[in-house]
Amino acid sequence: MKKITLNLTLTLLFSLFATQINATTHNHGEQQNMEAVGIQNPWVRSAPPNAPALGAFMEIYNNSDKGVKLLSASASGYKRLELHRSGRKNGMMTMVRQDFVLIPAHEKLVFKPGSWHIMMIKPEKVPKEGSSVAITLVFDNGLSKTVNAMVRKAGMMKDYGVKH
Ligand SMILES: [Cu+2]
Repeated sequence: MKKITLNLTLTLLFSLFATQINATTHNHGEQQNMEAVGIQNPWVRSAPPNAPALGAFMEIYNNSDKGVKLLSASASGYKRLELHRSGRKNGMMTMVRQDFVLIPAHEKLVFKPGSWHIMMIKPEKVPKEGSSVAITLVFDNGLSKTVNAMVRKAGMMKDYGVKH
């Protein structure tokens, strides 16, 4: 009798694991990494060698039940990184520094040209296209994450969030 119960337990455990493995493999490329915060597609817009600043973009997913605030970003080789939001005011493009960026519970926030972005100010050396930049993000839930952002040209429609 005991043995049967044990077998049953093992079977249950195994199916649980199997389900989880499935979930992980099937969702790569999408958000469902079950960490509280997930970051996808980080990239830096390539710029001329004398550029005073570069824009960094990514998608941040909040998989938790509470809003999470991105508080700051840093990268070595830059004077500082700031959180910015671009928009239009009276027909002019404006860019406003943000104290934090809130990612609501179970939502994603897209950093993209013309919208939210991370401004990487005064690079010691502007990175070449094809190289990558390590950017560390600090959140208010105590989490900090470092991503490798690929340096590339903008211009892909999806960078601008254009929907047809
Ligand atoms: Cu900016």
